[in-house]
Amino acid sequence: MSESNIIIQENGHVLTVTINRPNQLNALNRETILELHEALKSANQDENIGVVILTGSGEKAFVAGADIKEFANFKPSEGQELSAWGHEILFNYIEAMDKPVIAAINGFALGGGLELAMASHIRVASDNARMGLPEVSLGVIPGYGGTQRLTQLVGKGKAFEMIATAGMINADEALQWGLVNHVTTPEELIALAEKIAAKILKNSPNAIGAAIRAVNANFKDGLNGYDKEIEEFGRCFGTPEFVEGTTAFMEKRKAEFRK
Ligand code: CO8
Repeated sequence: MSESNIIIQENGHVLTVTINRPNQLNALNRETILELHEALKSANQDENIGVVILTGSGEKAFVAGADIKEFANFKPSEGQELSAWGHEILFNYIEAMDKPVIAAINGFALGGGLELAMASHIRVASDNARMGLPEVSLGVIPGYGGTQRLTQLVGKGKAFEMIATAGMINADEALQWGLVNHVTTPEELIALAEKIAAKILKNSPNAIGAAIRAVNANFKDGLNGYDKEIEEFGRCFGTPEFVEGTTAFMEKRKAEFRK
């Protein structure tokens, strides 16, 4: 299926979503955010899909940020509205999905682009990728979760340096910082994401969803991550997938969680 700003490809249990505005370096306008939301929502509801890979079209950019031309003339209330809307329907939505989203960062991941990658559960990058949160150079701050997620991923000191300098780091630095999990060549990037997806797909979809909720819980106001872990752990017992996983172990065979 192809929509105007994104390309959606289904391959077995993996859905690859490519942001396709190469002439704007895949900048996120409202329309693209909405299309991404629709695609991800339907992936989340589709039992056949176990992993989503998010990437950008062209060789230059994953996503070079929110579309600056769209918000350049905004009043404060409009900026706040767009930020809140984006948080809800895309960035927080991805983070809370039941299935892992892998961001395959194939070039510039700046501002909202890096925020999109950081909302994803796993990040891999090509060796030509460059990452940064340059918003203060435009007179604003990151508005799609960057101040929070970058700090969670790399710690307060490095996060503040990246935000305040508006500078970019390369893929090797991002690897060193823990901002991405793996770096490879541009040619191998999607294959690497697919390799990680294939490993995930061998495991219980129900348990993976529970693990996402437990890991996320500690970063949510008013939730205790340990309590959430206990709750989600208990909920796994008695599910058909738990029965299959434990039975397969005892029968010395590989568990089959998917048709
Ligand atoms: N928005 C809109 N258009 C963009 C963007 C963007 N973020 N980035 C690139 N483009 C466009 C350029 O305007 C240009 O279009 P045109 O050919 O029509 O002039 C085209 O893409 C190619 O870009 P360049 O010619 O600039 O390519 P270069 O190779 O010279 O430079 C860079 C590449 C360094 C990536 C450069 O394009 C750049 O600095 N882009 C902007 C990066 C940036 O500042 N990103 C942060 C945006 S702010 C943000 O993301 C806030 C998120 C929170 C929003 C909350 C809601 C309001």
